[in-house]
Amino acid sequence: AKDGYKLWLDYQPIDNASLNTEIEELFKGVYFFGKNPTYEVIKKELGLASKGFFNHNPEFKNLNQNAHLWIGTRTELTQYLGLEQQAKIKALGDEGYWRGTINQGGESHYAIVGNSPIGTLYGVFDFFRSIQTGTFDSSSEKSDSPKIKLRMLNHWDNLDRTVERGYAGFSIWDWHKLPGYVDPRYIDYARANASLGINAVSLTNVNANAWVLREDFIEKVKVLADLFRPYGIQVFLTARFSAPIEMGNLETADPLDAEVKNFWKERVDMIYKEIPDFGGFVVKANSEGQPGPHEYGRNHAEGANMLAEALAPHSGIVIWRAFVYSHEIDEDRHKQANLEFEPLDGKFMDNVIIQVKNGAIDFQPREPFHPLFGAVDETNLGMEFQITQEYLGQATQLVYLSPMWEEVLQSKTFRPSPNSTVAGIIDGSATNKKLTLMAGVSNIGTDRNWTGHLFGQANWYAFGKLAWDPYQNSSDIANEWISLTFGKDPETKSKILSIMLQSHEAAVNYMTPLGLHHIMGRSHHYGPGPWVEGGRADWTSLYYHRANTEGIGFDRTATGSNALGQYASEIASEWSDPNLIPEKFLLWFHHVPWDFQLKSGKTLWEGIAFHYDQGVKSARSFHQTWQTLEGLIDQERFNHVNQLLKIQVKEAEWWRNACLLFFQTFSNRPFPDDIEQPT
Ligand code: GCW
Repeated sequence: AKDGYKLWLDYQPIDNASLNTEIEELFKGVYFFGKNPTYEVIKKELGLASKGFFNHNPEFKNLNQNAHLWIGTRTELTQYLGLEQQAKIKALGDEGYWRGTINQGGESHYAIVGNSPIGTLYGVFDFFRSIQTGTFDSSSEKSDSPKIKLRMLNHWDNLDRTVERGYAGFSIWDWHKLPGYVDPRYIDYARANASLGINAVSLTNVNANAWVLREDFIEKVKVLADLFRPYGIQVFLTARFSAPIEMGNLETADPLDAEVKNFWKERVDMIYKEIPDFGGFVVKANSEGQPGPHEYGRNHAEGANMLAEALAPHSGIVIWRAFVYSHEIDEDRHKQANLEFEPLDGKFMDNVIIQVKNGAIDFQPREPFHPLFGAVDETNLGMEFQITQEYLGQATQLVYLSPMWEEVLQSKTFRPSPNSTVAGIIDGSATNKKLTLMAGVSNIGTDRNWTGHLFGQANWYAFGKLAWDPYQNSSDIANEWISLTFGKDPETKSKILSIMLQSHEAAVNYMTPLGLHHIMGRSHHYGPGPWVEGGRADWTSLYYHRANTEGIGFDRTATGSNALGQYASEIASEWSDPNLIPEKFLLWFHHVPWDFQLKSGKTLWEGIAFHYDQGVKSARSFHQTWQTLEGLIDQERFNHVNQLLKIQVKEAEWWRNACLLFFQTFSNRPFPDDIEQPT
């Protein structure tokens, strides 16, 4: 079946005859320079790849018996590597690898060499990828290493297997059957992640249940940690701040209380007894009603450091989220994280990372980068992207998210230095930080194809690639994913690529163009809801778009909430001017009259109408393009995507009609006649 279960690891026969012969030779003489659990994993993967490529098993040989494919670490291969080459490989760091040809005694061998077995594993996956994409070339060498230390998936999976903001079925973690029953999916999950270099996973929802810290649950977690270890994946859990009360029979969770500290120390010690390389905790505190240190008059640093102290002796870390959206705050929500975290710069322990969402509101279709990037320089900052499409069409829409992430990563922060970018802060190059992190909120579930929408796989893939190297470009990543997923036919590839690369801008157009945001249906966040009113000011969409008869948009300049003041002065001054700010952020920061003139010469009202109309047209063009692929790809996946694209067109129309008709009640202007009239 072509249901997509195998993801990008679907090893299909090689269509190039000479490449096929060359690579088959390699698979017929594999030699491992050492023994360890990761090499066992590589052996299994070689088996799957060989079966797929050649329909036979690989052959494992001795060194002197025609071994053509050499696999090992730099130290294991020392005698075959020149000094210079050793130094070069060593410089690639723990998880880096080199692959290329080694000539030895008149014979040549293809070697895949890591600095550690995990690095070697990454090299092997990259070798397979080069075969799948038809780019393998034994005469050129390739080396690579990750730029970010922790490349992590955050599951928002509950212990009852529901998934918060999950659109691909239930949680793949079957807590009920663990530890006794090991679902084979766990291994496929580990393979998929390791193939991208993802090396950490937090298993549970940040809206945390304290139970996962119980001994019986830790036994279950241990099974997953043991399975993932040879794949280089470290396990983290979410910690509920009030656990000392809920499970420790204490009356307080005050981080400065001796008994509370002791509770966490004992819990942590217990976990490390079972899982010696446990990663640590991910914590959502004092946000959306979650418990935290503020209840006791303590700040985020006091809360985080208390956990960090318990973890430090085991080299564990605390990932403390900056998404602090509190129900009481009356300031512009945009400003809250900086207000709470900037004053604490320098107060967090070294084993704490503050994990910051890409934007200050909440995973909107497009957000300017979060002003915390660049605002602190003595604090480890990590990126949190959302792979699951909470606000981006959930599992019915094809939206390739990489261009959105790329836009954020490439953004200039002007701090700490004039050339700094978000990517430079995330990879530590701008800040000299070693403990670096990119996390992605997972879109994985029990659906046969893992992600609900087949193209959700591309977002998982792209996240892994950008976490490895945040400077990669979305088009290269998409091209690679398409080859791995649909093969190498140029027509198929270019059509799918064009859909993918336009898809994010299209969604922004039909959902929230020109900087509009948070106008989706209340709480489920699916579909339009610009009219939504709620229990509090910021639960209403009107709070975010502020449409009235004069105009539309949220004034965040100095005349309004001045959230702009939280950015570097270079940005604040340019973006304060409605004529200078990039138009894509116009209504995010400005309340603008309906007749304001856009760069296109259109009035704002005409421009808004034009963007919604464009969005619908793009969605229709995706569906049309897809239909020309019938017969070029298998019927099963063709139908799957075809049906979903039909839904996407309807949803785009729904968004356009709902938003334009609603906003028209304020603008009191006719729709331009060069657009399809909303009904
Ligand atoms: O995006 C919002 C979601 C919540 C989520 C929260 C968060 C886990 O609507 O479902 O809770 O963000 O990131 O903590």
